[in-house]
Amino acid sequence: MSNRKRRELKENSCIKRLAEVSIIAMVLSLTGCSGPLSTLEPSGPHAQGVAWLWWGMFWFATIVLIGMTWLWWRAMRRDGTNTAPEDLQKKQNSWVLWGGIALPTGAITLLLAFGIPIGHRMLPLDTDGVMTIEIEARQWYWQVYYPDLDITLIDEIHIPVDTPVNFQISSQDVIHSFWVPRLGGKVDAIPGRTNQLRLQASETGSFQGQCAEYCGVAHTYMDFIVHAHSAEDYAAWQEQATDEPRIIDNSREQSE
Ligand SMILES: [Cu+2]
Repeated sequence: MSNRKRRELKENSCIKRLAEVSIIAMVLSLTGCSGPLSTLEPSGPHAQGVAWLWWGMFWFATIVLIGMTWLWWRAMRRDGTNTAPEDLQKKQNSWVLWGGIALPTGAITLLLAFGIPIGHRMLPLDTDGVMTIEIEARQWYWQVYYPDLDITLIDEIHIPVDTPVNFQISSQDVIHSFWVPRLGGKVDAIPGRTNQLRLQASETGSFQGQCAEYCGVAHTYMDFIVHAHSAEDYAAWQEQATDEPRIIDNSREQSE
């Protein structure tokens, strides 16, 4: 068997193995695309924007990866170059210009052109008549306060569906991060500072939230739940909650 034939056989077996590993990796990755903490299963307009941006980045990166792999494959199979020495510098410059400058500049411009408006929609720039909930993070729970109702809850938020809600987020100890993946982006809870986030649910149901910034030994358990109610159910919850004010349970803080 000639050396060339042997090399081709070896290459084909490598490609087959690579394809098998890629398929297994892809299937394993796809299992993480759904679930209570998946940004790819949006349930609100702001989360939908984040999901679209994610898919746009995913397909763009896939096209770039395929293109680069194809170029690499072509380069590896070439036995030599037919480029005249005087054209070599010109060719190298064009690779740097297109691959090193134009491609990353185009990618970043596209990302900012779509990403900045999506991020802006999650900022409560116009607060007139919009419901506000104050969130205070503590090691390791979330204190939820409704200023209009004078109700305090722990790790539990109730909102009406199809209604924008402004969250004012702060922390009493270390930096935490407030995140409800199916309703929108995440925002840091920073001591001595109040950050703003607007979220909206487009369907009723319960949505899981999680602290997304490592904040100490019990960080993993710093989760919470957002219940999105229909208008009637929300009014009923409001009435019940104001009739039976909750008592803040600090036992978790003391026991940790
Ligand atoms: Cu945390």
